[in-house]
Amino acid sequence: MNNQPNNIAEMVYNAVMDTKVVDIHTHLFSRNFNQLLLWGIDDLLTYHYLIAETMRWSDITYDEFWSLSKKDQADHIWRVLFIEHSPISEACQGVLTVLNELGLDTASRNLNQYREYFSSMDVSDYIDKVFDLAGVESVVMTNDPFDHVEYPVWMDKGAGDSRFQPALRLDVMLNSWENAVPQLKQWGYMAETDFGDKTLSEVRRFLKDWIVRIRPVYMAVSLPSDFVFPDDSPRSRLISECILPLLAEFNIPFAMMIGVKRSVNPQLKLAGDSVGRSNIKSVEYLCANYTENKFLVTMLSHENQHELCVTARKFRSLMVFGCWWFLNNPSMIDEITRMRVELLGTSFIPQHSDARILDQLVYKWKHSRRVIANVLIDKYSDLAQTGWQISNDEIKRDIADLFSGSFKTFIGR
Ligand code: FIX
Ligand code: ZN
Repeated sequence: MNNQPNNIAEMVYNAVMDTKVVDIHTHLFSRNFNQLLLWGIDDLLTYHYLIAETMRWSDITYDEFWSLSKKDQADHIWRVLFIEHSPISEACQGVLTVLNELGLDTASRNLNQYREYFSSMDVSDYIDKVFDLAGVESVVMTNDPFDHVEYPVWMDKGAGDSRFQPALRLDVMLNSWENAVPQLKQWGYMAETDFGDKTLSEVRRFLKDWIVRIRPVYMAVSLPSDFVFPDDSPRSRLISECILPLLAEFNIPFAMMIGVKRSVNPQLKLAGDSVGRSNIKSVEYLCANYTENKFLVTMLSHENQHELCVTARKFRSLMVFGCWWFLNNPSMIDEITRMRVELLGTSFIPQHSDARILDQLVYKWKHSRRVIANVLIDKYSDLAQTGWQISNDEIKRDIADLFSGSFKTFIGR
């Protein structure tokens, strides 16, 4: 074993760069989902992160912006964020990392040339290329049974590509029960807005049908920053009386993404959601009282990160994952990952991409890997200072746990 600091840095760096990732939360779809699979330069440029940044500079009205075609929106965003100002934000740099990794000339600033590249691409070849460049083994989708485009695909041929794994997302049911009820009725599940035993058993039947139909790796919900459990809301009753018992029976984790404030600026549409601090007590309560269940949890606010980590030390049924959304920036990933390693060793999932556009896998993982590698180099170097001898295989084992192994073990597959 060569425990010299330079050698450790090289071993850790190589392992982080070479280890394939299971990306446990994305908004990507396989080819079977047709228009839901987004890729290419115009989709990259019209990502909602960039729309929010553009509108800070732009003087066009929200209505004018939304009335533009996707190509015209992309032209506008390119001009405002990349030509009239320097593209140094994380989301802007992400677009350039993608182009650069694809071998395109970012110095040319020639948007139409980039468009030509993508229009000559076959989508199947492109999916292979992106997974390869990003070093991603598989991604977990966000599958909403209430989505009218997704629904018929599940009723027919399903995802059809094992690199795209299903996750059953229940936001409609848990965050707007009044909207879920008429749809459930239309599908033949006899649910009513006021809860009775019949409604609860019909919701359980609905969920069971979907578990069997799509075989999700987890069930998921994004929760508002003021999420409280238990309370007297439909959400609490659905979680405690339908979701958790069923998930325990099927040995499937419940993923909670906590801390969103939806539509703070509705004019920005998807870009108008924000963040708020949440109360960790609800997570503690769930872990302490539902001991047959497993919880995957990420929280959105910076302020919640430390207490979430401490809670994971108390409950092995709690798996902390990712630096979500406004935390998916190098400075935040650095700080949060350092703290997690210090408190949890390697028993957490450091990152997910949340990619909405296929190509984003390339930049989100390249940027995250860079930061995670630096954190781990520091930690293994500190370890070496104690005289502990570490082998290359042990480093690779640990990084495989972080990037895929812990998740696979946690979901039991
Ligand atoms: O609720 C979620 O899964 C969020 O990640 C998204 O809805 C959000 O819009 C997003 O894209 C964040 O990265
Ligand atoms: Zn997401």
